[in-house]
Amino acid sequence: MEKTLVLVKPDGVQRGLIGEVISRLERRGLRLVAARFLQVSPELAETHYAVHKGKPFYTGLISYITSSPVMAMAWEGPDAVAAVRQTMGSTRPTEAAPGTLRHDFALQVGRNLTHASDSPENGEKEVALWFKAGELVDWKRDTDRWIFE
Ligand code: DAT
Ligand code: MG
Repeated sequence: MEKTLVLVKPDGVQRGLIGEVISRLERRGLRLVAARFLQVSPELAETHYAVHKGKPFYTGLISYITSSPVMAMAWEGPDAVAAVRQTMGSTRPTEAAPGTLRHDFALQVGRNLTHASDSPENGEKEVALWFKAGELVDWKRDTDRWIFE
């Protein structure tokens, strides 16, 4: 089953939106695989955002993600990566569609609430970066057959 990493970033945690994010992903039908509430170290932040190193916003991004705890989660489902990014909305909140998290709860790209993996390959890589294999729960939901075809 396709997996994706979701972070409720420090702004989402500080604003009390962890539940809102989880609720929307549950409601969508995605299945939670792992969750961990943590203070992100500079090392983890730099590895996670290595692809953005050298960009003008990189330093701000590292201080933002390490500024306060985050809620890290792995979710799975058919097309989980695309489904979660759709629920998050576009990177820039003012370009995010109404009804998406970033539209409904954010204004600026540097405070856009959540992270979600951008491809199935990066989903695998990011889940492995944030969680040990033993922390991923392999389980079945009674509703799976009514959500997964
Ligand atoms: P996403 O988080 O939608 O995958 P991304 O991977 O392009 O977006 O960028 C990672 C994060 O970096 C993004 O959530 C917010 C920040 N960011 C991206 N582009 C930015 C910009 N032009 N100015 C400030 N922050 C930016
Ligand atoms: Mg990204």
